[in-house]
Amino acid sequence: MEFLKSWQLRAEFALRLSEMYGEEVPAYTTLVDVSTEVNEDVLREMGEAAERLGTISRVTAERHGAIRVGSPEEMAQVARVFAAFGMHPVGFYDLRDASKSSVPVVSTAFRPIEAEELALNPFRVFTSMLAADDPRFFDTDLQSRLRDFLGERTLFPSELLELADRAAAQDGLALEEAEKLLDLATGAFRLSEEPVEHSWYQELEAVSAVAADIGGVSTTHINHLTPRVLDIDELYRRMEARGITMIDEVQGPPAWDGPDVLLRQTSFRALAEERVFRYEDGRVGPGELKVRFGEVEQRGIALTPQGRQVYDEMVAEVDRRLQNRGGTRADVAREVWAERLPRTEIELALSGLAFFTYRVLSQPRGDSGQYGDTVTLRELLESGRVVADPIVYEDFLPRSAAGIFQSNLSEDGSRDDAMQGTDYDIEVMSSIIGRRVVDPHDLYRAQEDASLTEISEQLEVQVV
Ligand code: OOG
Ligand code: NI
Repeated sequence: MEFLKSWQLRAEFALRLSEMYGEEVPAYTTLVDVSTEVNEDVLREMGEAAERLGTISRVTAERHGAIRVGSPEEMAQVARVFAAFGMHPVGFYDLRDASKSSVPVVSTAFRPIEAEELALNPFRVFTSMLAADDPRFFDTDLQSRLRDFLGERTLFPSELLELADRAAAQDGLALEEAEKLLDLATGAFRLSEEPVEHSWYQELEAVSAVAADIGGVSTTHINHLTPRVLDIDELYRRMEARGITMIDEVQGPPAWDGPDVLLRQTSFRALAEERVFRYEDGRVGPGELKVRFGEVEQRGIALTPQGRQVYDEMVAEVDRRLQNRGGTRADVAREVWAERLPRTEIELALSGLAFFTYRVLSQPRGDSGQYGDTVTLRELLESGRVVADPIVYEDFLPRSAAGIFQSNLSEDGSRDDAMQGTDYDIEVMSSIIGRRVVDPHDLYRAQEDASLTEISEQLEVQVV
């Protein structure tokens, strides 16, 4: 009997969501086509160097999705669904703080956590939960009606949850059950044709368009599916040349002549989609909503917490210079980056600002013991005995995420900052989900440390 392992389920899940989303949002297919073209061109121009941060087959298949749920119960359920696909909660993002306007959600990302699993298929889903109890956004009356509305809906049928638990326990499923799981899981994220209650949606929209998208309808849906591209500036130009309006900027690090780090993202603006409404007079008829958009991203090297701090300082410095003397964000950012970040991978590695794995390039016979007791990583890298391979950033950036949310909102919404917001953090999120939300830095660090131990053993020397 054929058995699908969880990575195979994950690859198939990503594929099915992609097909479904392509049918729902045809501009997504254009985005994927243009991304593929850009990737092929970069590969042609740069050769092997194009694959420095992932093989072309991984990058071409790579997607992240974004979904939004309404309550802790729904968050716990969606975690069970993703566990079936070998996707586990990593990182905590509080988008309430990352933005000035109204994005009342806290988020995590479900993704594979082992290097081999990521290499097999890196599908990840940025998953946001409405902070429906945050009094800055929802007054007591609205909170209680929101709770009732959310309590009555079922996003994930029990058959799906049971199959998902079985898949997680067995690290896969037999073919027939796998088919069922994939059907149900994909279907759970399909855009619903159920009528949307117009007045309820509008009431929530006045607080936050994101709250309306989550709590104003009886189902959930993919908000976007994001392909990965090797040159996001080129992608941006080609999309505009096709007449597709993009948001104003590429979010995240600037294009510069040093190593790519973290994550650069951009998107085309949310498109009007036809949805069915039930209006105040009882009439059911068509209307329009603009919530789903098309995002694309370029991934770079993961930064250490120290590197991340430098990144945050650079972002603040760019804001400051822009305010003081204007200019374009991209130009100012390039200037700040050139001042603060090393321009080569080796220097980036040695500065402790970014994560790498290390490997011995060649081990001449009878060569052990040549280093005495200790040797520096610098010496090993500069002599070419050891090479540093970048660890790709597999996660997200709160400010970019807020920027992506925001540039697709037509209204600012409302928020009462005189009220005290509810406390959410990675611990609270862990207890909501019922399993530990991992800190992404721990994962990168463990990978780097394992490689350092390995070269120490191979060269029989302590690396300092
Ligand atoms: C999620 C927005 C964040 C990203 O890539 O940073 C995000 C959403 O719109 O639901 O997907
Ligand atoms: Ni996204």
